Amino acid sequence: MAPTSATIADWTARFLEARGPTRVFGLQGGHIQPIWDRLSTLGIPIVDVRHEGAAVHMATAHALLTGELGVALATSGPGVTNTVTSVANADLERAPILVIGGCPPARQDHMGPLQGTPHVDIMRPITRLARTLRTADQVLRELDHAVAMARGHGGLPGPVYIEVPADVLRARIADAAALPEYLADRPASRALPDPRDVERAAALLAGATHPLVISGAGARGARDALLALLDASGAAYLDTQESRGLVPARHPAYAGAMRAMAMADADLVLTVGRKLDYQLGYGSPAAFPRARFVRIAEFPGERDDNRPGEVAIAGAVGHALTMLAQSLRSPPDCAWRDGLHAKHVERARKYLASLDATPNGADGRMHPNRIFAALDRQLRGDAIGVADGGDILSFARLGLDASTYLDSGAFGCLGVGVPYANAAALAFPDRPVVAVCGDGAFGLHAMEIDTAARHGCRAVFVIANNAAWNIERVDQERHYDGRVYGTTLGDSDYAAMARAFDLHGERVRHADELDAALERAFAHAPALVDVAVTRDTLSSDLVKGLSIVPDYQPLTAWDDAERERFDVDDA
Ligand SMILES: Cc1ncc(C[n+]2csc(CCOP(=O)(O)OP(=O)(O)O)c2C)c(N)n1
Ligand SMILES: [Mg+2]
Repeated sequence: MAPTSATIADWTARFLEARGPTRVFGLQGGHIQPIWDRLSTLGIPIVDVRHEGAAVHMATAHALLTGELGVALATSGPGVTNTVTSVANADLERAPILVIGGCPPARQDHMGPLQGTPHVDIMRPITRLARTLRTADQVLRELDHAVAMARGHGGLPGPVYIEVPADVLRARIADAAALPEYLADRPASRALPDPRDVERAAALLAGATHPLVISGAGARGARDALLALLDASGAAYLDTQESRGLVPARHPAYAGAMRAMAMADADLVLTVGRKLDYQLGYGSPAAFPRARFVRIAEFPGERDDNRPGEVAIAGAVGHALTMLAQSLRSPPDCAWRDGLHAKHVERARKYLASLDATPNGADGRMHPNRIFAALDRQLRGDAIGVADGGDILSFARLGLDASTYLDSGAFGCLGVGVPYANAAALAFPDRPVVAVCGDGAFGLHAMEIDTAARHGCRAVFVIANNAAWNIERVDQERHYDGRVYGTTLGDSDYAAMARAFDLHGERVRHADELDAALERAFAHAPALVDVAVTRDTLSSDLVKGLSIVPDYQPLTAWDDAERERFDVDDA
């Protein structure tokens, strides 16, 4: 077979063109330049960033928000190692992304090449697949397999890492080695649920008086079926950060503001594409004292972790929910859910109304809640909200009312705010995008405001500036006899920094300036509004014990209950 003129770099770019990501994210380097060059000649937009970690965060947000594969490129050595945190974050977010790394020429293997370090060994535990593609003829087959793995073939969706040595990128292969099947995008095959499992789940549901549905990432594609199940079952519903916005807060099943009560009183919990991780008390009776469990998920990792269900339904989530809804024969008993929802509406209304009235702190600076009150007046229904930080994340979770929402997530990954918002703004140029970041968290990828300016990402970055890593500072103050050390920052002017990068930038010192400043920011996005907020706060994450990291459970109330269950002597 005669080699053609196409190199492996050509084929890699053609592969990405065929698999259709609208854009890719990366930071250039010689080891990946052959692919970079071919992508640019094919007209696939490359969003060039200021830190490879930001490229991977952007790919993650792109994947989570659009359902497309997210793609990031990082050069060999420090380029790849700079992505480690972001890849680990994508792993916990279960985001289907493909990270393409640079790799020294195979002919220099083990000789001490430029930018050589064992990327694949570093990436393996935090990816679905991590491989060096050393054989030119195999690269397309391997890429196809990598994408399948990212999309959840044989496990959960998540990041994959592949690299092609520079000399292999320059190798040419015969056209015949590039089977069209390797390039063709194809839907993942979906297993159908076993009707017997569905019947058993339906029987449990029919016998429950306080059924509660909790959704997660694995429910994202199954909104209509989820709504149908809620209607047919009369179950109450809680979302989690992973699937926020899937069921609107006005739906009669929605009980978001009554989370603790819903979990305490539920007699049957149906998890839908949701891990029972720390955010749900690992499914322990400490967090769900009365509940039996049904687990519904396509992927084992969202079905049998920590507490297997008495019934588990494996298979396509949409099908499972539809079959379950159709198996319920009696009309739903909605008494419990209706009571919860009424309480939710009342509490949420009161909370939103209170935001604007939250008093200034002892230092005279405004409370962060004022930001969310002002955003509420500013944002349209289709806004995309991103939250990143400590205290501010805790306040945002309650106060940032956006139909689509991303945050630092289960990984608690400070630094996602600016790159996530940039990716959101590029993917949805007609929707308002706002990132509310702590001043600490902002600093981790602050240079990405430059990416926003250069690529016209029309996001608004709101910096809640309390001159501190505040949730940690307050923890030191309260739990370490006031020994505050290494947790304060300068009262820096991040708006001036933004203006230096050609963004619209304003500083806001008083709450009555917020509305006008935000209005100007949305009109001139990309824009940054630096808001002086008080350190004098007690966020719910702090009060509930997240920052003190209890032994058994993430929250002190659950930890206490667990100690009681295990009869642990506290003395
Ligand atoms: C990358 C990373 N480093 C450190 C932490 C620990 N941490 C969690 S919240 C927090 C403080 C965040 O400060 P800021 O973003 O300013 O928010 P604030 O609490 O002041 O509102 C820190 C240091 C983390 N979760 N992630
Ligand atoms: Mg701060």
